[in-house]
Amino acid sequence: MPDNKTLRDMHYQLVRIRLFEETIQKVYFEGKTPAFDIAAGTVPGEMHLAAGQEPVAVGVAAHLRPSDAVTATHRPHHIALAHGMDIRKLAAEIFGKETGLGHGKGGHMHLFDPATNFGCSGIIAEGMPTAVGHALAFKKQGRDDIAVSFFGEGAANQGAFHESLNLAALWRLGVVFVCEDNAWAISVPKDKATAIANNSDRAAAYGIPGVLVPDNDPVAIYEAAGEAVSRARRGGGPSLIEVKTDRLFGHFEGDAQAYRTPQELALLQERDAIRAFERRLIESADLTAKDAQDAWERARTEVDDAIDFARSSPYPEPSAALQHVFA
Ligand SMILES: Cc1ncc(C[n+]2csc(CCOP(=O)(O)OP(=O)(O)O)c2C)c(N)n1
Repeated sequence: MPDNKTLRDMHYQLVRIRLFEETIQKVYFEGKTPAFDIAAGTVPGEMHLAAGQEPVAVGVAAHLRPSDAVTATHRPHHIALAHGMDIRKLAAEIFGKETGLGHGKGGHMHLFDPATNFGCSGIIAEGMPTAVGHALAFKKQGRDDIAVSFFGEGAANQGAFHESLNLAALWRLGVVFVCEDNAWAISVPKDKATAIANNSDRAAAYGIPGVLVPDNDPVAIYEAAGEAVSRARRGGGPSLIEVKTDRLFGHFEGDAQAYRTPQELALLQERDAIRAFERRLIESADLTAKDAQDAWERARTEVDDAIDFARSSPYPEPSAALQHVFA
């Protein structure tokens, strides 16, 4: 069980990430509506938000150091922020500004942060072999840093998943594979794409531990991740954690979600993991109602500051279009 300080830190992280995602959602639609135009507005292009999945990122990241490598997907903000990415640089990158992590050239799906060893990609399952590479390098350097790879349940059907688990197991590398099972790959439900209910069962095929966290509870995720991270750090090899989590919004912003019933969407809001966690902390006296409210207010200030920074930052100069890009 996390101590009181850890619980409070996790609560704050959950709250700030949720507010960040909700704020990006609002900003994203600026200039795009009433007739949705994906290319127009403050943040042109696609936007994949992770509201609902914050507990996975926060529960795992509570065990990590900035020197641990983290790889994520096209839905990366919760993981990036939980691992310590600078919120201003993240916002600026999303806005395509010069002050962003990649000078505004990567956008929200291609965040790279040397300060926290973080990378992500729009290519499904790409982060898994990359994490194996990080862990191999750490092992060769004699470091006890580890690599964590977050991916969706859809990605678990890619060849890269199997190749990565195989090599990480064979070479006993310090990797924690974290499957965020939000039950949907765009509009495809998991049971139309995968023959087994739990991807964690696949760990057995590689001789590594597979742990199922059946609900979206930050504490249960923290506990499962604690074991996997310490095993990886002490040279005990990789493990696979699967969390049944919730994607509260569409696959991308602008997705009408015709494949989900209004009842399902309402149920998701009702069982929101952050509100449930907050209620539990207040009931157990780990947090007062006032502390909870203060956390939301403090996070609001932090998020607003990041958005203001992004808004007021300059775009990259056209003459710099070919700088810092590789092909
Ligand atoms: C290699 C590859 N194949 C297909 C796609 C198109 N694509 C983008 S997101 C997505 C679904 C991913 O589902 P999942 O891994 O469950 O992640 P989630 O979106 O639920 O977070 C697909 C197929 C892609 N980006 N890369």
